[in-house]
Amino acid sequence: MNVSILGIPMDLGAGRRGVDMGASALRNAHLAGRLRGLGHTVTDLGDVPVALPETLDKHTNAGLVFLEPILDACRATVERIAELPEDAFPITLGGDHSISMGTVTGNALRGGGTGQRTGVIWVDAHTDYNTPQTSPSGNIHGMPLAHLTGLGDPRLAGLGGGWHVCPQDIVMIGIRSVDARERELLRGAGIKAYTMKDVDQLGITRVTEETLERLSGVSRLHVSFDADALDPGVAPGVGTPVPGGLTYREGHLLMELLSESGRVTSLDIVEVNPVLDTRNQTAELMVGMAASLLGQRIL
Ligand code: HAR
Ligand code: MN
Ligand code: MN
Ligand code: MN
Repeated sequence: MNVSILGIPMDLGAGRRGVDMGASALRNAHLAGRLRGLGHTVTDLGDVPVALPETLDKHTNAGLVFLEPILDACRATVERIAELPEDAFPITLGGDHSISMGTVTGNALRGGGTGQRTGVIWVDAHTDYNTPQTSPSGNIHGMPLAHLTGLGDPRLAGLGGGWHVCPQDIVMIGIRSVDARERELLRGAGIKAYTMKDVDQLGITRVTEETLERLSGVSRLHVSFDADALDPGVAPGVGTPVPGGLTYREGHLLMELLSESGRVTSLDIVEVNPVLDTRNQTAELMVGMAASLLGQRIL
């Protein structure tokens, strides 16, 4: 495959500093080399420009912290991704999860037109379905999925000319932290969410099979992998750790089964925070996840 790596070194959407260094940490953990070793052609496109918080006023714009610079970075991301060929496999490196408003939209616009129907597999401890009205923090990394479906702030929801993902085309996996008003908003939204309870009861194999079955009519599949979906015991380098996450093997098996399906067309790796990590182990773990999604096998 032709893999294109794009970094979005942004921590403006998160409540803590340091996740802007995630893209660098993933490169340092030999992402490109691992994928080349699997036979892929890998091009690193470098980074999208992102404002430094130290240069900005932290004024909150109606419940949206750092709205304007996040919009700028997401717009630049949409442009860079949308111009890639349809058969490319983009891997976008965060950065906090607010980058996904740009990455998912850019991937939908790839190949021209007003946006292709795109399935989104959201692997995360959190549902990231807050709007500015429901968010307890104002941090935009808790809001990308709501905006991708067209809810919330019209400027964020209008990225890429207003393409939106259909709620029925979203599957969340690994969920164990939902805010009270976010939960109300999710009820009846039509989004499928596999909580950690579901993963425990059904097993990750059945969860993955059901996910692929549910998205069987969709030709493009984007995986948005938040490192905090994994248990903090194996992925300590994240800003909002939640106990009881996916094990090392559950994460890999999910990626291996998605890889076997041959249907995934793009990937985000987000929320890796080297400042909070131990010897870059979370970045190394996530590079392994990417390798499993792109064809690495045990035998
Ligand atoms: N739900 C909380 C909020 O909106 C925290 C969620 C953000 N944390 C993440 N995203 N890492 O997955 O503030
Ligand atoms: Mn997230
Ligand atoms: Mn999360
Ligand atoms: Mn819109």
